[in-house]
Amino acid sequence: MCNVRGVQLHGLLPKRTFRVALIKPSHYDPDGYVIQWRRTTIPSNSLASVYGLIQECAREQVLGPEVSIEIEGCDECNTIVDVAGIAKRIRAAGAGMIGLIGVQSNQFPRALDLGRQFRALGLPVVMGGFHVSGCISMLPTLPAHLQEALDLGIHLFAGEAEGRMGDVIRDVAAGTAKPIYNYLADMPEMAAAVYPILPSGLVARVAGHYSSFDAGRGCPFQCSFCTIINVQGRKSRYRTPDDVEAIVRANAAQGVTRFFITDDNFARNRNWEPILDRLIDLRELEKFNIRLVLQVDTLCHRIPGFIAKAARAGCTAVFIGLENINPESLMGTKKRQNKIWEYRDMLLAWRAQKVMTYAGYILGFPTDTPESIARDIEIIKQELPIDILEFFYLTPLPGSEDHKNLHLRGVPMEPDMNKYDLEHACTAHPLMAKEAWMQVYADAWRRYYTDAHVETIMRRAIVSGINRTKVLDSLTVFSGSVRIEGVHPLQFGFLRRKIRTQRRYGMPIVNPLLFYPWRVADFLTVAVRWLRLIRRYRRIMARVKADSAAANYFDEALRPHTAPGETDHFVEVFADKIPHTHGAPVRASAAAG
Ligand code: B12
Ligand code: SF4
Repeated sequence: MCNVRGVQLHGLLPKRTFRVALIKPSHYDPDGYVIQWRRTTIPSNSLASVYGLIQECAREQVLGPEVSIEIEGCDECNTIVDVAGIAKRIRAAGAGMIGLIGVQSNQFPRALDLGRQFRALGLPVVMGGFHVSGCISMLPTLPAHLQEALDLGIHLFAGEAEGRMGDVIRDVAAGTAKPIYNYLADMPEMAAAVYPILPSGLVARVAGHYSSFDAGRGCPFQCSFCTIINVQGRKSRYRTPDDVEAIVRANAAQGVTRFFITDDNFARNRNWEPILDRLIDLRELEKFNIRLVLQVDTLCHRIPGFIAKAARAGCTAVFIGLENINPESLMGTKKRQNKIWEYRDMLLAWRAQKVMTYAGYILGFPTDTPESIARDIEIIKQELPIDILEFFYLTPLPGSEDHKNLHLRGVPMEPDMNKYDLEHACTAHPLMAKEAWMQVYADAWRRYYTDAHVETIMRRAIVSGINRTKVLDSLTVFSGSVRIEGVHPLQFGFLRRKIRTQRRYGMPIVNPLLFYPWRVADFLTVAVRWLRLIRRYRRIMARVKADSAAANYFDEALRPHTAPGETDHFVEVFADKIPHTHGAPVRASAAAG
């Protein structure tokens, strides 16, 4: 059941109602069931953004003073979409529309299935998000699956909706909506733009009651696997500190003070300092219990004061786009800004502020082999003080330069969009057969999350003063998610749901007599495996805590560089692949010669 909220204006009883149902679709597991949970771990910022925009349309009476706009919204990852119920409420209102929100490529097949059902019930459907925007931005012609959506009568929205939502709603209400809205050439300014907000009922479906907002969009870098620069642009745009304060206050008013700031790179937000200063004031002077999760790049430690201020503003965890430790791979995808010889300094700088680090690691760069990946993961374990490492397949995501190039060259790519979730091999690798690559992905999780390394991470956490419960919980989720639930931790939630009747279009609905016994066995197997993992990790933590030597723990990864130009062992391993620019260290051997 989606959360329902009406916006009544000025105490007047409107004569008519237009009801907008916003759905952030999930995607399908290999059995064709929607991946959804009782509680998710990460909020949907796309949903919050569009929710805020529709609220503004309601406040501004974009359909005239006699029409009230009602909104309901749900993230399908934590809510079962009741198609018939939503349709009934829109009909009872007299008019309305369905918004399929923030649809990523992997969510497109599910979004299309939902759209198909709503269209069959005669309701207007508008779909937006990175898949539509990415395809329209980069491909010379509309792909067949987007044409299929148009043929079903689904309206497509490309670009950002700030300042445009009123037009869309007016067109839909008048029955004159266009097949495609394309605003890609005209990015809205973010200063004073309407901000993301979700009602507390929706936030409560996220474990830890985290909400989200973006303080900026766009990125100046040029990574070839990235879609962001081709959708949100390479010119960075920022919210003002006043707007960020308003977002925090609006959320705090409904009891929400934890935020995932979804900027792909908050360190490159030109307003990072006044924003953090404002949050520090809210925390320290007004005692707001703010907690932040940020995404940053690997050079953020060079920005004077950035890490210290982030910690004072309430940052307890950061996602870092490490991507790889092999400079050849990084250069091959134009990720020139990642300087591997600075990784350890950067990670230690976050540790010094007791902030937990999550690093993304991409598998399948052109020069990767099973052996090189195995070697690199062992190097990371020994030499880099990362808490949580998460793995992804290098994927030609629609909207990226990689995807465009493969498409134009006619290179075969996975036709099923459901698999563009960074958990599948979507095109051929030059050195690894598909099976070998899949094995590498499965092995990577096993290699990093060994019991011995989990213990090392716990020892490092204790000696660095990082919240040990948070580390233990994250280790459990990241270690178990792929191996037990078969989903990436970024899609993980608590208590998986599989709804018999919500199966992928074209797959048979299983007889209840077969489905429910299978589901019970499936549920119990997963539950037992989780319980075992939780007990094992708790025992490791208890052992570490009881060890009197834990307070003095030290290893190579925790050793700060002391002399200028001093490098890690692994930097020496890759020395001949590092371009001699931007302060790259001189090879010890070369220097000696
Ligand atoms: C935060 C985030 C997440 C969060 C939350 C998801 C969310 N969408 O909020 C989490 C961690 C869960 C996540 C997970 C994943 N993510 Co993510 N994520 C992001 C990130 C960094 C920000 C999303 C965001 O808030 N953007 C700002 C919003 C406002 O933009 P928007 O969604 O495009 O919405 C605007 C317009 O599109 C439009 N619009 C959108 N919907 C609608 C609907 C209507 C009716 C209208 C009129 C307009 C409209 O208006 C909005 C406001 O302007 C983006 C990168 C980025 N910069 O956007 C990647 C991104 C969206 N993620 C991506 C991927 C691949 C994933 C994962 C598959 C990866 C993985 N294995 O972990 C998973 C999928 C799991 C899942 N169930 O969602 C890709 C998608 C690329 C693609 N072609 O599909 C992106 C673009 C990053 C990248 N690598 O390129 N992600
Ligand atoms: S991957 Fe990250 S750093 Fe690279 S262009 Fe995209 S947003 Fe920027």
